[in-house]
Amino acid sequence: MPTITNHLPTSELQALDAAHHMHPFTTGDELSAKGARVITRAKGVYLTDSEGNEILDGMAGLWCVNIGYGRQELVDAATRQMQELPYYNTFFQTTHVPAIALAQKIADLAPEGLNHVFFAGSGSEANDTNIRLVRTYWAEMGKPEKSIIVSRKNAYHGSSVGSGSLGGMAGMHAQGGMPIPDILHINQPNWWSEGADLSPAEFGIAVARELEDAILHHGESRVAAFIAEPVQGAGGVIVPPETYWPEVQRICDTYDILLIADEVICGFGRTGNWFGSQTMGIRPHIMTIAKGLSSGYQPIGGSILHDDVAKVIAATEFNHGYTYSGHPVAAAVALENLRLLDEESVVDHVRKTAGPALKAMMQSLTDHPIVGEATVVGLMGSIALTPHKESRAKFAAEPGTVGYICRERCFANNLVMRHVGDRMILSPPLIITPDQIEEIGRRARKALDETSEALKDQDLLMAAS
Ligand code: PXG
Repeated sequence: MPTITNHLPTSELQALDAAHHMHPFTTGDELSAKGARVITRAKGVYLTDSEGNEILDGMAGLWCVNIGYGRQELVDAATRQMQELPYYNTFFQTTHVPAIALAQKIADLAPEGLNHVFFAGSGSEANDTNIRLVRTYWAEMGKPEKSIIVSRKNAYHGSSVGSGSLGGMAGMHAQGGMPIPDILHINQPNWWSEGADLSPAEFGIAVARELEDAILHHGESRVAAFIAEPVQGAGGVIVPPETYWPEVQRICDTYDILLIADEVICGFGRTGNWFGSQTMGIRPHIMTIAKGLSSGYQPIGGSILHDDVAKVIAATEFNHGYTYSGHPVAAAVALENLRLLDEESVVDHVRKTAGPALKAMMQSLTDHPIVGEATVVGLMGSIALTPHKESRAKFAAEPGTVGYICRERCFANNLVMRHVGDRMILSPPLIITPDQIEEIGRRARKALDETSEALKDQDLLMAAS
């Protein structure tokens, strides 16, 4: 049994945090005034904070703790590897056993033809790798001008300058000189918010054809690749209409465009298959991986390349890599994590048991007065908050105002359920049980009731005109 962590009182920890620790994607002054919640321990799907509250983690950390918290096997794998070989690189014609074994395991799990892994320390790094990979590929093919990468508005591909440029987050592009040249963003397949009067099927085709329009506008000879998450995660769990991906696949095939599937969230079981590409029926040339690869126990990411791309890259020196590419401890932990996911049939559990339970629970929330649609694939799902379901209306407030209120009510009810704008999202550890999903449902409904009350009190229960 774990011992109780001995630490300073919460207020002192918060003061030290405010004094010295800068948080990602946070207004520091606001957080300092409020004090960050200090998480001290975790087990299974539950977190414990410094005040002893038990919180149900409906987000698996940041979409990553697929195997759940507290697995001793992963601790042991790290210990063994640190004792044997804590670090060595793979740059100058050396390699090591964990990198070899992990690359082989990933190639085994990945769809046919995706057999070659370039390791990174995170999803951001892996997508930076991908920018250089696809441009190098086309240069080696004698088409150096084929360098434009098409992405989507509201996509998330990371936070480095390269991956943040691939992403389509307006708030990120507004700071620090992004996007870098030759990255384009087309619209996302978000029918609820942007589909207007089109049916979902019509809208799916229409937004897919924006890719074709971009290719025709710039010329096939200029467009290198299209990158997308099979299901957008950080953008709000946007599940594309069924017509979307087949049309995108057709367009990539027709115009000889490399397809990069960013599987950082969708990979390793999240959608009920090993990869979201399988759930969505697409054939990528490159997949970005991170997060669930190690269930977040160690920082590791990578790019999986199809044979056709890898053989072109292999013929030249690819001048790229990170000190921690294929880090032995991270690789050993990831390998053990994949062994557990595999041997414990966790992906089947998502597809057959937990995914359907999450879908039923989230759909049941749509009878709540402020909940519009629920969209769920495997163990990622979201509900849209709205003042008027039939017209899919937005609130007459700054987008995200209502989502934030609801998120605060969830947190107060010991449930981590995030908001993206006015959508509430869930992505729990994959080992979650149907009973625990019902527990999420009870806490979420209570939070929604409290949100409705708060909206009435603050005169916010109105549709934007
Ligand atoms: N691709 C996708 C699809 C992601 O979701 C990254 C790349 C970048 O990975 P790293 O390991 O560099 O963070 C991500 C990360 C959120 C949130 O608010 C989502 C992510 C990261 C931080 C916050 O939902 N996704």
